[in-house]
Amino acid sequence: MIETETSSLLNDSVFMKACRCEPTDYTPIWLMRQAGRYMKEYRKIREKVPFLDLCQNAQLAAEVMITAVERIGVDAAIIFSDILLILQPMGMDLEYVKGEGPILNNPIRTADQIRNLREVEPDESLSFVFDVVRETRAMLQPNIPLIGFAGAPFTVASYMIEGGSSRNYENTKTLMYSEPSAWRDLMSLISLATTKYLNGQVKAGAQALQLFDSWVGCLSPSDYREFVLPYTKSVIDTIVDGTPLIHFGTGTAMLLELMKEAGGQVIGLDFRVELNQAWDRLGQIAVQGNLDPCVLYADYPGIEKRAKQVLDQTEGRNGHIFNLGHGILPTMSVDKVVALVDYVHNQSSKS
Ligand code: 1CP
Repeated sequence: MIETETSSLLNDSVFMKACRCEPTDYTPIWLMRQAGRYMKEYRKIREKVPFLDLCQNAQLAAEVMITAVERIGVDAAIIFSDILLILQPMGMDLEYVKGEGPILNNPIRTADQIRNLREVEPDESLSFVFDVVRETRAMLQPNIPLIGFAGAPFTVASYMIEGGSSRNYENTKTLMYSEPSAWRDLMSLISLATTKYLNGQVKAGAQALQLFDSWVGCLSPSDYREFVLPYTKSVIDTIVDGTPLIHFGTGTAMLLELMKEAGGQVIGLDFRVELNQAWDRLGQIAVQGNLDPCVLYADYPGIEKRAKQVLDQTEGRNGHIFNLGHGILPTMSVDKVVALVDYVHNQSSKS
């Protein structure tokens, strides 16, 4: 339980105010993948510690995130973890292969395989993530909110079915279209686990949550409504009251209204939409985004120009959290990331 003084510092932070669409003295900013391979401190730790071990070492995971937060000066931290950790307790064989990313060695393709998956009790099998939350919260500056997260049901299902990342999601869509009742069973199983997992992170000390539906943009609006929305909504509807949730996806230009309907206090925008147009469509709700991460490859004036465009597109509305439209890439420069954070703070400052 967080002491009252700390809890009001957190509650009054620019990030939490923006989640509630309240006015802020400047625009809060944090960046997806702010702790990772673009930082030499991270690469040094990873030379010695495999990724999954790092996720299970609360002290080290907290240190990795806090080092990043302090180095780049962002207004929120996210726990150092991964959306796929929830798959191991279901019975999936998860591996991170150097240079290739995550691999599931036993992909799920049939109704029988789905029946054999185990229900997840996060208090038992994922308690190490709650330890990461507790440790990060304890080590973090008392005015910096901590974001917990999970993958949204569709994105998690796509990894389970494809066995890793995918271009066309052919196996996922085959199951969805040809065995709708098996699809529903799988999505229900993931949704239940995700709800418990996110609420467990709040209980352990997270102030806000982000649900990553990173790959849902491969679906049409009607398929989203039929095969995804009810499950994502069931997760968001059962989050502990008063905890803001950022609902993020990429390639979602055609899905934004439906994502809002599924829920979340903040909608995460990728870089393929104009922020002002997306916000006009969404109406009264906070938004997060949406600078193209590759702008960080530009020179400094180019970065500032494009960051200003994003700030200008808010058109003075309350409830903007600055972020990239997707994560920082491993080849990006830490100095440019720091310059972006400083620029957003200075440019948006009202005092
Ligand atoms: O050291 C390494 O090489 C591991 C790289 C790495 C890192 C640093 C992976 C493997 N995951 C993470 C941490 C991570 N993953 C965080 C916390 C760190 C931070 O944000 O600063 C978060 C929030 C995630 C979430 C995540 N994992 C997502 C959603 C965000 C997104 O990028 O859309 C997804 C899709 C994953 C799967 C995953 N895990 C790792 C990789 C390389 C991937 C993506 C693979 C793919 O393209 O399918």
